[in-house]
Amino acid sequence: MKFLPYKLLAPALALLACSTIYGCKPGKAGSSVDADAAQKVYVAPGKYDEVYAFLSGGFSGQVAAYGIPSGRLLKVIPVFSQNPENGYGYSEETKPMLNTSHGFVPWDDAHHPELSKTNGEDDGRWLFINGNNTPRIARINLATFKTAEILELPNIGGNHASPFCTENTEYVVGNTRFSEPLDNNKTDNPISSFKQTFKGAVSFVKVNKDNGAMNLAFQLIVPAFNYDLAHAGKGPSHGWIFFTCYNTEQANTLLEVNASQRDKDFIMAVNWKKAEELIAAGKGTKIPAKYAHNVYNENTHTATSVIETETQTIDVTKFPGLVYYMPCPKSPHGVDVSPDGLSIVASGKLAAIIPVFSYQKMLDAIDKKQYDGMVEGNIPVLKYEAVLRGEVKKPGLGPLHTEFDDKGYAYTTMFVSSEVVKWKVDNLEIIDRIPSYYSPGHLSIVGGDSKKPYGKYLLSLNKITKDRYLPTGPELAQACQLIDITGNKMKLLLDFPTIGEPHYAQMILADKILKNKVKFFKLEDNKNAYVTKSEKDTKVVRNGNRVDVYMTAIRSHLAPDNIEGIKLGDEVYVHVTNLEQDWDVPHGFAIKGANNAELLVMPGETCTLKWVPGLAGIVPFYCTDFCSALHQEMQGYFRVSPAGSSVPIKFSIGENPVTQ
Ligand code: RUQ
Ligand code: CUA
Repeated sequence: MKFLPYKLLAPALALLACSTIYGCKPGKAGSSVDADAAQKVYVAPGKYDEVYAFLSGGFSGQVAAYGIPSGRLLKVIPVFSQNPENGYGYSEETKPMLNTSHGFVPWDDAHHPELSKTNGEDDGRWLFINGNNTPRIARINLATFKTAEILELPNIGGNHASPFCTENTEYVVGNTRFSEPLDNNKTDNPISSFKQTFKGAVSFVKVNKDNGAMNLAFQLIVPAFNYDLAHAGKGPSHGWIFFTCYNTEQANTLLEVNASQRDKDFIMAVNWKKAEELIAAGKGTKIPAKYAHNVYNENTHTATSVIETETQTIDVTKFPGLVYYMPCPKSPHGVDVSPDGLSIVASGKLAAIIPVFSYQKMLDAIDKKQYDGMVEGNIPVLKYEAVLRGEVKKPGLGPLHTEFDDKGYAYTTMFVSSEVVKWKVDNLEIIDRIPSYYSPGHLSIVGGDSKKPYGKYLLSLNKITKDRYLPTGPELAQACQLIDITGNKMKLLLDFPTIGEPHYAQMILADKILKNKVKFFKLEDNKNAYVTKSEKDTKVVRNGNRVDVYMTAIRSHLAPDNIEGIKLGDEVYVHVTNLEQDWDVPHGFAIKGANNAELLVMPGETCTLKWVPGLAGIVPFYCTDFCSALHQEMQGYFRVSPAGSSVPIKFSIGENPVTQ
């Protein structure tokens, strides 16, 4: 995220005595922490942290779970990227999770983790996250910390304003960063036809209340701008959702200059309740589309991928009252809604103030038709003065994102001036500021985007670290800074490096997640097509050149552990069932020379490794996870014979071989 061009920033930066983004070494004065900081982040060995923080991995495509306040990394949850550490995206069961309309896409750029909400509060059930590159939304089950579903979104490029959810997780949304021609209009369009043929599409993905299942309910076809971020209304403003848009100039080249021409861009306000009614009344238009819908079934421990072929759309220019634009200075990025649902805070990357819009004034302006022109002839632009509640003056440089605490304060990150600024939501007065090392993007407060923030901790997610840690070659880690927000003045407690780029994080009280935790999968409920529920059922079956190995793992052996009769040219599928029924006893499985990753099989689960032997000979396999004192004994051998050999399939463990 380096979207602030030098040319535009130069004047602003001149104001700074020492600009951090050019790498001159800032004084470390601000690094000083209070004497009690260590005590506030110290979580004694064996004790749990109070809070889970879920950080996006950015270009790692994954999500990382940390404990707060200790900053301890608890788990990397694989989502959009293959993960050799546990076989996600490598095992036969999980490969379908990464299927798309473009085929297998084993990577993405994940920006915004979003906790599911009930009555506007984090409920601890699911975590959603967007894939920015090949537009997708994933849902992670927080009982298992596994990715449960991935839905591709058609008609959009760069799913950045995503996957923000409505007050009761009725919908998660996905909006386009790169407007482009709709998928059914993908003829050979010249790029210069941007204004005529390019469109934006706002996806509303319906989330099933009971099981979280996602479905693309409808898409609003909107003018071709760059849509950046979103937040839904809550309480009184429930039923609306707000998106920032930049590049309202509709430039298709050199955006750093051409998309920074206008003094104001827009916040797009969408009445989604109304859209829902229109769809229910049959006003939607079905258009062909192609997008993958991948679901991981927790009983079969297997994912399936279906390609969907249609989407319902609404052209917003045809339905007055659905969409309004509010002018917003200048190239807005974040848009955030206060806990009471009444104030809408936008952050213009190039603006010198933070505009705060009033939901009530917006309704009044709509009522009184206080318009300042139309977009595409039909979508009203509301008058800035009519919808503005006020401006936070002189907040700093490069405001990006705002979250809220439980005491009526808002906190905004300043990318360019590298600080977090605290201000009062009712009178818009600045109370405090604290340096950030360096250039914060998002920030996160426990429950800070919900109706009932918990407050206490703030994470500043910093893009640049420079001199903060021991150097690691040209690439340095991004960082998180933990700030205590219980007092009047913010206090730095801790900073720690992260994996990938933590664009955004969500923090939730651990208790809300702990109550649902799954410790292992019940073997009796395992419906995997290749499950082996006891050692006596293990077998090796040949069918043409396909060989299925039904294997079990339990401390401390893999069964069978002597397998013969495999031939060059065979495709071998090893289905490993972990028979353990206890917490924290995974078994791993790896084969020498396999052009694949390992498997890491949870207790009660079945996972399948596909292996195509490349050489004849003896090939060892073993458990990779140190599971018991005799883990090193947990091993076996395949015998691979030349193609055409007549060695029969034989398999055994601890006894004379059984011949098939
Ligand atoms: S972004 S640094 Cu991709 Cu959410 Cu704002
Ligand atoms: Cu099982 Cu090591």
